[in-house]
Amino acid sequence: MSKISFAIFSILFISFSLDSLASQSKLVAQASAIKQHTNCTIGAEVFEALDLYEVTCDEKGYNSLTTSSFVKFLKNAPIAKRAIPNDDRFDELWNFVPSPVGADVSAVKAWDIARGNFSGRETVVAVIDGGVDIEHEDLADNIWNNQQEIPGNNVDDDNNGYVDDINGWNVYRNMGQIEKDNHGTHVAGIIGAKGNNQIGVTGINWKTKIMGISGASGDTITVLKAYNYVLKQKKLYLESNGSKGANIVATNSSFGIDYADCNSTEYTLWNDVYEELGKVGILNVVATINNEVNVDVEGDVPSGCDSEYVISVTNTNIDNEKYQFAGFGKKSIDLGAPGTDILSTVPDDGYAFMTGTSMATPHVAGAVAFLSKLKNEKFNKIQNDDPQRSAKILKEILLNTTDSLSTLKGRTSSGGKLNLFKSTKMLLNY
Ligand SMILES: [Ca+2]
Ligand SMILES: [Ca+2]
Ligand SMILES: [Ca+2]
Repeated sequence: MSKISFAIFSILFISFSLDSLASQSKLVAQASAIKQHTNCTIGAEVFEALDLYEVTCDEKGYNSLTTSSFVKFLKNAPIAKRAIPNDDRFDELWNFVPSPVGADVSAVKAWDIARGNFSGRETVVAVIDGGVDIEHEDLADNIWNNQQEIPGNNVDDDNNGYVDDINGWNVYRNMGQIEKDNHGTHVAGIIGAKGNNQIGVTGINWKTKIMGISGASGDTITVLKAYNYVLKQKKLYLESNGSKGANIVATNSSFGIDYADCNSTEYTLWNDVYEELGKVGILNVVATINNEVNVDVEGDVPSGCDSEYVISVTNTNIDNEKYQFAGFGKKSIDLGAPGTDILSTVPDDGYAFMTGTSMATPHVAGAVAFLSKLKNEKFNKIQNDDPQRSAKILKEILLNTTDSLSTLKGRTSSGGKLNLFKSTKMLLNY
């Protein structure tokens, strides 16, 4: 079977099984779209009002389709709309579009089974970076907003110690207004660019809340101040039963100090901070070094930090292999995620491709938020009663559901790459 034919089968199959139309061994699609875009043969009628027919394709039938035209074709077919978001540039997101070699994170299948299975709780990811363009057309709706704070009045209305902290905090300038940073805006889009709004891209979450913190640094004091804001907002949320603060479930830290030792006196505080964040149910997803080195030996902060509330991520590519210039380490690095040529948001309504462990990490931080939103009575009770335990469970699920990759085996603690579908399934069945 050609590569493109594999993709057609896998996507239509998902949509089909969702609708429980008939035996799963057959392909069902909208006949008009099939006629227009492929040479496949239309068979027996399945549901006329929706133009659904059984379809038989041989290789000749659709191998003229490029991946991009194939995705466009699926977008226009009502039955496929369920699985594929309508964002303008979705077909360029190899990290999400079902891949013939399994390079994507199985997001489409996860979005499918998560439908109707969300608990309704708001989850927040704190993006500790240079800053985020909070006005970007594809991010604005998914930016966290401090409801208790009146903007621009130079008063700390919610009395949390931060004046005018509307969307997060700017540690560099000790103010509420966050920097419009290129790198941080790209990271934010991977976590939660608005999905299915017909514009731009989509994040691993179609809908989420992103808190922007300008505080990425190699300087321990700056970094501690950034995490301090996160911890205080989460504590406030827990103490006020959700009426104040923010339900932060993950921090994303796509920065650090190459070749540094987290156990040396200079950096042990980082690990202590992660332990404190874990106590209130926050997982800290961090990027490892952008170089082909063993972090267990060479060191990296924070990806080499021991705290069990740290998830360290390395970079995989469209061939479903570890990107060459990305760190590894059986003890220190937990899993891989796509980080090579990733399209996401950049300031002033822009979009750009970037490469690095910085792009891999937000897939995993976004996955933590995605899983945290799912409806499962048993798990939701743990989230309420014991957030620390729920964080441990989430990490365990993420690391136990990876796709095993030969380039990550023995070089990461899980031996594999993020699979959002498998982790979603495991959480729903927890
Ligand atoms: Ca405040
Ligand atoms: Ca204010
Ligand atoms: Ca979008």
